[in-house]
Amino acid sequence: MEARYWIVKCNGDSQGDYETIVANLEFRTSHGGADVTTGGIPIQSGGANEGGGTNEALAFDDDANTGWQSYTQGYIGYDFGAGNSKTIVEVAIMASAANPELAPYNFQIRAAVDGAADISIYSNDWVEILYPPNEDTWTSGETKLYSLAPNTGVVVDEGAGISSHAASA
Ligand SMILES: [Ca+2]
Repeated sequence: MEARYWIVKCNGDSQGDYETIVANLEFRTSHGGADVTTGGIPIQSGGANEGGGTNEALAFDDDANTGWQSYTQGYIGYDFGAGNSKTIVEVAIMASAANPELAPYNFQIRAAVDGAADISIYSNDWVEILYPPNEDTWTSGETKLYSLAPNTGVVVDEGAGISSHAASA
């Protein structure tokens, strides 16, 4: 799916609460290829409980010692900009060096098209790309890769609840 906005929506960590740290996040248009997060802006779900509300760039600085941190259900992602949509086929998520136990445990990779009216966290404009099984084992600074291809772009209906944990890839 070609989309302007790509996010990792974090629904909790392995400690049983929402606190989550993503040290680094990469979006790739080929498997094993380069990170294509240039020319746009990092985005996060925002909200009063987010870790300062301004730390989204820390997930894109290639430093395992810094990261986006959220204390509630939230997302970290990238807005590639108007007219610059990408077909992402691989996502790399890096756990924090100091707190790998706070890496994403239950999370979803989602996308929204250029022109999406609403990119707030519970918007129905998000398309579910991948909902992997819970990721309960992360080591310090570990990077895990998630393949999105082929993806089926199952449409999200958050209002009715999340109906499937099945990976679409
Ligand atoms: Ca970082």
